[in-house]
Amino acid sequence: MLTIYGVYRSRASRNYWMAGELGLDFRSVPVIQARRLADPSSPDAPVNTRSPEFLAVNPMGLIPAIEDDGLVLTESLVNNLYLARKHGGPLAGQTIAEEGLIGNWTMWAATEIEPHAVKIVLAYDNGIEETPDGKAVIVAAVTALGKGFARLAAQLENTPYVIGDRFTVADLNLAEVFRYTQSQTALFETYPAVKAWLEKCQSRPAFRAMMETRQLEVE
Ligand SMILES: N[C@@H](CCC(=O)N[C@@H](CS)C(=O)NCC(=O)O)C(=O)O
Repeated sequence: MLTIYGVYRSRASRNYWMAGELGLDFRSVPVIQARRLADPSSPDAPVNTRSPEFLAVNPMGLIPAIEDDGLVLTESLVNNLYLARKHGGPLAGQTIAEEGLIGNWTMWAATEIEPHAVKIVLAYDNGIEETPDGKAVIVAAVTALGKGFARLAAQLENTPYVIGDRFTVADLNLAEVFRYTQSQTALFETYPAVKAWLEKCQSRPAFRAMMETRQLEVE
């Protein structure tokens, strides 16, 4: 059985959403980020990203990790590519060209979008979004993201989903990275095609179910 290590309030959300889309049975091990704990090494601390039992799974001490039939994978977006490939169906690429496009958009999300998007999320997580430093970080991230929003918007003028007519793992991976920018409403007003696409992705039952479970977790 598939095991997903990581709380829902982390990049593990991507893998939980994916498992839901595929209708997979899975075991969830709610490893929490050490940075969210006052004393991660306390004997009372919950299993966290510095716990020896989790470091045995991912020595980098980062969530999520998945384990499937003895195979351990530790990159959230690749975990989803693997699950799509393994279980097939419309979420997966049907041709080598589609596989190429899915890989291209996923790597683009990881390298061109996520580094900026994460800065926005962390500014809010750290409660500095209204401070001068926090505002400067957010403005710089939003400025850096403009080109990526324009790129995705242009693509969505050609096809309803990123690689064509259907929702695939590429959309899921991108939607989870773009979710980190959703506090920046002006960006989405400038690129209504991106806004409409993200709403479409987030209206899927598996996304909603994932978010419902996520809301139940302590902040
Ligand atoms: N490239 C990795 C990054 C994973 C990552 O940075 N995870 C964060 C949580 S979203 C983490 O585990 N941080 C450890 C901590 O904050 O203690 C992936 O996409 O899976």
